[in-house]
Parts: sequence; structure tokens; C-alpha cells
Amino acid sequence: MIQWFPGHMAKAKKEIQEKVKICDLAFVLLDARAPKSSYNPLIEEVVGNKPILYLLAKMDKADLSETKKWQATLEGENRTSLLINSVRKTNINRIAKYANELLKEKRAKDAAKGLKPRPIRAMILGIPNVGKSTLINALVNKKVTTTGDRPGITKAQQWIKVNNDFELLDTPGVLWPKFDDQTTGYHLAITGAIKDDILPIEDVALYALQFLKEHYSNALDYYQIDTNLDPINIINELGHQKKMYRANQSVDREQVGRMILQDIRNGRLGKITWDRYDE
Ligand SMILES: Nc1nc2c(ncn2[C@@H]2O[C@H](COP(=O)(O)OP(=O)(O)OP(=O)(O)O)[C@@H](O)[C@H]2O)c(=O)[nH]1
Ligand SMILES: [Mg+2]
Repeated sequence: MIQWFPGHMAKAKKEIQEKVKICDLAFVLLDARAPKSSYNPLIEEVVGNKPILYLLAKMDKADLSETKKWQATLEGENRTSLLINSVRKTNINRIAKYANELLKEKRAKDAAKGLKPRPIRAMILGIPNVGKSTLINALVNKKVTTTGDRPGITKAQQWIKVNNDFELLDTPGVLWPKFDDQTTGYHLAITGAIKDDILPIEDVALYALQFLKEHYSNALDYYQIDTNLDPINIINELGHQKKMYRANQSVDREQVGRMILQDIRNGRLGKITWDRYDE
């Protein structure tokens, strides 16, 4: 079973819990490629009754027709969501408006009580590597946080002032102690939320290949191979092609698996949504 909930995540969760009181709302990032798998059940529990704006991040890497189904589902559950691409800054300038809308009633009540308006404080939450720190940089239009293409980059909380009406709290990515099923683990592994060192790479690559054969058969055209082969033989074939061998001349399936995962994550196989709404 794939699982990753080290001590630093338990601590990060506790530190988020401690800040909820002083925040007005949370921006919860979901990975648009896996909106269900990247939905951390701990988060709503921690956030309690503060409003949540769900941001479907990395929309540019997901299959838009599937993304739309997931967004409709969120809407059906009365959850406000927005699709974003923090690299190209798509929809980033709509976030403040959505946040204001979610806080409208609360702010009207505060005003009626004679409380002075103060900056909106938003905590940025989500699984590792989903794009929290990148989103903050996009919102402030400056590089103020450390980002990187692997999970576990942000180690500590950090407040960032956007302007006089907005303050953001960057937080380390958090997963949860036990995934409901193996599929969740695979989808989080493929999309890069779990550190590669602890993954059964070959197994994850086999899962990914089988999935692509079923759902995105054209994706495998990227490789010059017979796409009718079964996943294990696709790996063997690619190993021979790329001359990825072990010392004993057998195909280094782990190295091939790593290459396949990199190609998927870098978008070389196209826009792919791993969580299927209908399944
Ligand atoms: N294509 C694409 N890449 C993105 C987007 N947002 C973030 N990224 C990339 O995703 C990687 C992770 O981004 P971070 O902002 O460091 O992620 P994080 O959620 O802060 O990760 P942790 O701090 O490890 O929890 C980086 O390589 C970003 O460039 C997006 O909307 N589209
Ligand atoms: Mg970060």
C-alpha cells in the first residue's frame, strides 16, 4: 500500500489547526488531474466552519472535459470552486472576488457591529506539490515563496501580504494517515504528491500504462512502440529502445518506470485526468 504521512505532516496539520481561528477563510487547492484523490479529508475537519474556496490547480495539465464534470460535482455539493493555472496566471485575478463573495455576509455583520474592516486572511491549504506556493507568487506577482517540482518544498508557515486588503498564509503540503483505496495512492503518486523515494515505481508505472491504454489510448503514441502490448511488455520494449539495462543485461524496469512518470508529469503524453468521475 502506498502511504506517506511522516511526522512533519502531522506537525504541519497541528500548526494549521492553530491558525484557523485568526483566518477568515481557506483556499483549498485540489489537483485538477485528480480532484477526488487530492481531496484531503483532514482539511475540512481542521477548517471547521470557515468558508472554503476550492481551487482546481494545474488545470492546464488536466483533461478539460473531465475537469468540468468534477467542477459540476463540487457545485452540486455547494462548494465554490475555480479552475486555475498559476504558471500562466489563468483566473488568478478572479480569486479575490470569489473570496469577497464568500465573506460578504460575515463582513456585513462585522460592519453592523461597528467593527473596522481589516485585511482578509486566507490560509492556503492542499496536498504536497499541488501548487500552493506558486499560487501565492502569482497572487502577489512576485517570487516571495520557494517552489519546486517535488513534494515537501515548503517546510514552515509563512505570512505574505498581497496588498492592504489581503494576507495569505503559505503552509506545508499535508496528506492523511490512510488512503481509502490503492487507486488514491496511485493517482497521488503519478501526479507527484508523494515523494518518489518511497514509491514502488515499477508498479505505479504499470498502473499508469494500463490506465492510459483504457482511457487515453493515443497518449502512448508518444512512444514509438506497439501500443497493443500489455504494460509489462511496453516497459520491456522501452527499456530495449532506450538501452536501460541492469548490470545483468535485463531491462531496468524501475528506470523505465521513472522515465514514464516523468513524461506523464511533464505533460508529454497529453492532458490527463486520473480520477474518473464515472468510476
Ligand atoms: N503546469 C502547472 N504547473 C504548476 C501550476 N502550479 C504549480 N505548478 C508547478 O508545480 C510544482 C509545485 O509547485 P509548488 O508551488 O512548490 O507546490 P506546493 O503546493 O507549494 O508544494 P509543497 O510546498 O511541497 O507542499 C512547481 O514545479 C510549479 O511550477 C499550474 O497551475 N500549472
Ligand atoms: Mg509550497
